[in-house]
Amino acid sequence: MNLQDRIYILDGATGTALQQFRLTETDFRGEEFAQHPIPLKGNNDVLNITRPDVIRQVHQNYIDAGADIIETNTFNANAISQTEYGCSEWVERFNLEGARLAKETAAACKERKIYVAGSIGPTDKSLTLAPDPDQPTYRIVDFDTLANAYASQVTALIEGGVDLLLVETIYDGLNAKAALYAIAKVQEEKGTHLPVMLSATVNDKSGRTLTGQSLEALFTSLSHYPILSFGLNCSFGAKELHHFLRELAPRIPCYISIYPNAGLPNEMGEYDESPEFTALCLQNMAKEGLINIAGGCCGTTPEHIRAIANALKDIPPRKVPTSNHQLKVSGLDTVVVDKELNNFINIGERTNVAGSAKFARLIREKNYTEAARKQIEAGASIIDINMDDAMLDGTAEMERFVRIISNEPDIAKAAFMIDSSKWETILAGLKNTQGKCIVNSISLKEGEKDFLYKAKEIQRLGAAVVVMAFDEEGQATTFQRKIDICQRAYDLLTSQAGFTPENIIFDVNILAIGTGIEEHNNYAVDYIEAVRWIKQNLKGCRTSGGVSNLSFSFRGNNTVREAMHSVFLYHAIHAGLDMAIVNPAMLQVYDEIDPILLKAVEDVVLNRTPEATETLITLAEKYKETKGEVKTVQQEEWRNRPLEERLGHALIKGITDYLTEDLQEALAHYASPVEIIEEPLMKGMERVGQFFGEGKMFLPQVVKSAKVMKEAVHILQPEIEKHNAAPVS
Ligand code: THG
Repeated sequence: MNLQDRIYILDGATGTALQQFRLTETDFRGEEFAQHPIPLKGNNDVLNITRPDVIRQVHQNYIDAGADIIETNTFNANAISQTEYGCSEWVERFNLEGARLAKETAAACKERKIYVAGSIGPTDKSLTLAPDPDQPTYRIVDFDTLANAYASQVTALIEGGVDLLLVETIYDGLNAKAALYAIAKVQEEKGTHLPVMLSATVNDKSGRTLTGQSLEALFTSLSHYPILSFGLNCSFGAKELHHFLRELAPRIPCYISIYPNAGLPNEMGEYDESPEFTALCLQNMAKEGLINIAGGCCGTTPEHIRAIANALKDIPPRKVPTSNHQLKVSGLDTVVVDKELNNFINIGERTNVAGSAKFARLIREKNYTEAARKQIEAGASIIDINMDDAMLDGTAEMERFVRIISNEPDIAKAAFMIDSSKWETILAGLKNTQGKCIVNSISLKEGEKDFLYKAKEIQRLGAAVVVMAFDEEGQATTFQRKIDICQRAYDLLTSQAGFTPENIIFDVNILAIGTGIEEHNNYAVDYIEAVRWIKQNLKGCRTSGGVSNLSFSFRGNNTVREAMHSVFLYHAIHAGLDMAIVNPAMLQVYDEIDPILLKAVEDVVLNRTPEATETLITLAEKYKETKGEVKTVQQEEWRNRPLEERLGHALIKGITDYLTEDLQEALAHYASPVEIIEEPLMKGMERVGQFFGEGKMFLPQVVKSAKVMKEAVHILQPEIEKHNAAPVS
């Protein structure tokens, strides 16, 4: 198969093709199912046994029409879908025969090579959607049951001789992940390497799947498998799919397939789009260089395929873009972890029962959504979920939690970091999330065998992984031990577990400093230097850490803790830190830290003087004693500054309290309201942009600044209108 040479043609619908044979219940039953207790008409897969002649004819018609790839008649040949027909015991035969029929017909074609793709449908049982909104944790099937059903189907398809596997009509990323998991397992067992094609169906014009994922987010969920192609089928006719392909094409480093239906069925259940119309739509896409494989879905006939083959025959195929090796994770949307693009990613720490007394209480009270929602509103694009608590069934709570938040669109848009020291709990998180997760974490603590076993399973389940700098000897605290362990883990993961570097995230242990114990003094420096080393030597890997650990010895003193976190992040981000687990609602702007505190904190973080800790502890006491007072004094102080500075301060700190007052004053000083926007406000926003670029401000804070700006423009709007309406004097 050489997909770089030309556009390959896939066949059309099976169901539509079967209609012309006017089959009756008798055809479906044949001899084998004469006594079957349940009506079988409509269970097309049974025809592989009872009317092989008809199925052969369908394949032949599509080959004659110009198809290069034909699909086996096995879309519903899995134990889940066959249950309603009472045919679960038959799935092996359906797939074996389905594969053989297609192969025989393909092999009989002497003019050209015909490939057979084993068709694997989604089932109508979603792993992601709760069928009953009143029972948000209930699902009709679970991941393992579905994956087992797929494994049986895939095994039989491969034994029947298919050339490719085609997971199609994907409407739920988690169902598709179960299919890929099964395919990976079966292919490893059998030692086969059949190429895998994936095809999604979009639900409406928003271009999202039924379960709410954007196409890129879905691709991200499935990108761990070395797939041959990704694309769209079914949906609602060819025309509307054009702009989805246009968006997708530059972003996905594999071939693109498209085989739309002939429109949505009309009131008579017929499909209206003609062969010429479908072919023209696909031709327009192909001319833009968007297509590698094209064919038809529901409602298309051999005439459609003939027209498509003709329309595309002289058009070169899409050129596949090379991967830029970004780390992408996803919920309903994609989250890109790329320093050049977004500097730094916040992972919300407050969905951790061990890290938040409040979250622990909310979970005990079965209030599952509040904490996650708050983290995301505060600016987290990933949330760290941890249910490890002696008083909880962590594995059951993990499943419940991710199932519930998966059905809350404002939470499910974020990506999930599944955090547990229990392997079972990690699996529960991964097997219930449709997006691409990050596992937190694995390490060499229990040796290489355990490490590789877990890494391989995580890879099959499609997650990125945090590797902690631990080994058989324990936790790495020095620079040398940190980098030695990471080098060893890197080698194992890339050479033996199928990991690409961008999916490996090293966490070299952020440990508490300022504890008064001398051995702890260089912990932050060792961490930062190890991050720098990793970014330079373990090319393509990412780095992360739990920042709040750093300030444990200043618990109860949030002013000092926040300052420590900001100073630490400022230096770590410069060294190359990609992301960190933080409380996004509790980050300080580096440049706004009281200079005395800043110096004291920086001395501790960078271990600049032997008495640094002593000094900070003394200073911290002051902040603690006069905590309220210091804050109010600081807060009031900026109110005495000149107008421009006040507006700038409000923007940087995200304070709207004094906007009306200050803008009123500005109106008296500036020639026009527009000038207020263009001068002091834009200058303030430029500083925000600069701080962001320098790692002194983070996304949540920038979002707040943007809100202040918006509010200011809103306040000025009536003045602008007045100004514009005024006669020119
Ligand atoms: N690396 C990785 N994962 C991690 C950590 C890490 N997961 C857990 C932890 N460390 C990061 N998460 C937190 C969460 C909260 C706090 C610290 C780290 C925290 N909590 C307040 C406290 O203890 O003072 C809780 C106060 C409250 O209950 O409200 O500081 O390093 N890979």
